[in-house]
Amino acid sequence: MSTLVEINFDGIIGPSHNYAGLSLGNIASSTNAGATAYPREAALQGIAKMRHNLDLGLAQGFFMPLDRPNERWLAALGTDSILAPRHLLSNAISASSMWAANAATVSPAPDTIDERCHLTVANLQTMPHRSHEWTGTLKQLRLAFADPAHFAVHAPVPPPFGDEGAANHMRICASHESAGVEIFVYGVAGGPFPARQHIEASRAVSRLNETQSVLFVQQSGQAIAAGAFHNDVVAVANEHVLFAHEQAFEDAASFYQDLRDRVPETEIIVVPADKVSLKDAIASYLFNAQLVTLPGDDGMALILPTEARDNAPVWSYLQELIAGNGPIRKLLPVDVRQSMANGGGPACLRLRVVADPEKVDERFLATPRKLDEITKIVAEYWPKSIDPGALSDPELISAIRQARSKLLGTCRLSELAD
Ligand code: SUG
Repeated sequence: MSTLVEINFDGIIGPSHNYAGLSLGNIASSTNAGATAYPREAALQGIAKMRHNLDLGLAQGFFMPLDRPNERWLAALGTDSILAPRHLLSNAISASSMWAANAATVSPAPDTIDERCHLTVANLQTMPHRSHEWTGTLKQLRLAFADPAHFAVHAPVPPPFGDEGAANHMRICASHESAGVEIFVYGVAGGPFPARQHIEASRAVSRLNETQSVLFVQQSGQAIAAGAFHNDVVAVANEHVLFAHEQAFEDAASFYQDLRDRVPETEIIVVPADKVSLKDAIASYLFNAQLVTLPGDDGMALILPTEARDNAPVWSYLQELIAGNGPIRKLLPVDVRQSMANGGGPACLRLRVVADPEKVDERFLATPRKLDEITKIVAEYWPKSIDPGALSDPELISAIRQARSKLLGTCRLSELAD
């Protein structure tokens, strides 16, 4: 019997969570720039989502927040967290590694030539605040997936080719443990907002990950211009199902044909623009749901942000979808509003890894008890609120550092301290 399962690793929302308006092209980030953030509440919302997944019988893991502010990055820029001008400090202190879908691109063992699970860390080079995540992420992934018989963790693709990891990658397969086709979605520059995923990066990642069956697909310029800065804002796949907005891809018809040719079991659910506009899809993060296979015979569920329930056209479309008796049978809204206000929905917060949980460092795997322990640390040490105007307050910076260090201690991961 196969031991491979899909494990969702969520980025624990770090103690420096704030709204600095750093991501051009990400409507929520721009709209909420300068608002007061609530890191404790944010992290508790993230933990509640993980608990909800565990309760559904799904395998769940987590990653530690990175060390922020990143003094090494500031030192390389000739400054530090005390002297740095405000814009540099906000880029150095962002808790953006919470969005684990951008940590790496994962090609599970059934898809790769050497039958190991490959992870290529994303360089995230388009956005300054995200461009320095990779060092901490690489260290963490090399620890979590350390067994070389089962995993290969690659350093990022070099600049200038931007790579944003799993947010622009999907996999269609008959079931998680069978070989599938890997879909790399890239953008083309020229619109009002940056196209963060470069096709050369996608090609490089597919080579590094030793993938066997690959499709390179262009994201529609219209979607990027409407605020879909990552493909996972307009499409999501799980096993043989692709759930996508009508305007997600530049040439959807030939992409869908290729997909059906490669994986005959493929089911494609296209959401028409006349039922859900791109604007509503992006505002509600309908497609940033986690599309998961429930244990037993329960079919698939969409773990959606509550914003999708609160959007009338989206919710009415979803009612129709469920009534149609297709592969998606359940709608499960979760409250991740603090992350959503920076453009990060349920699917942004997680990195999917199809692997045998026994082969993963157990310190990164969630159990109800561990989540209780993490909750205690968050409740005691995470700042209650952060005003972006107060990021340079030395007391706040030391509270942020202390909070992370307590969490690392509790999770026996102090070796990730710096
Ligand atoms: O890269 N927001 C993140 C959101 C990432 C969402 N991830 C996926 N779609 N997979 C980003 O734009 C905002 C930070 C700020 O403005 O303070 C931010 O980085």
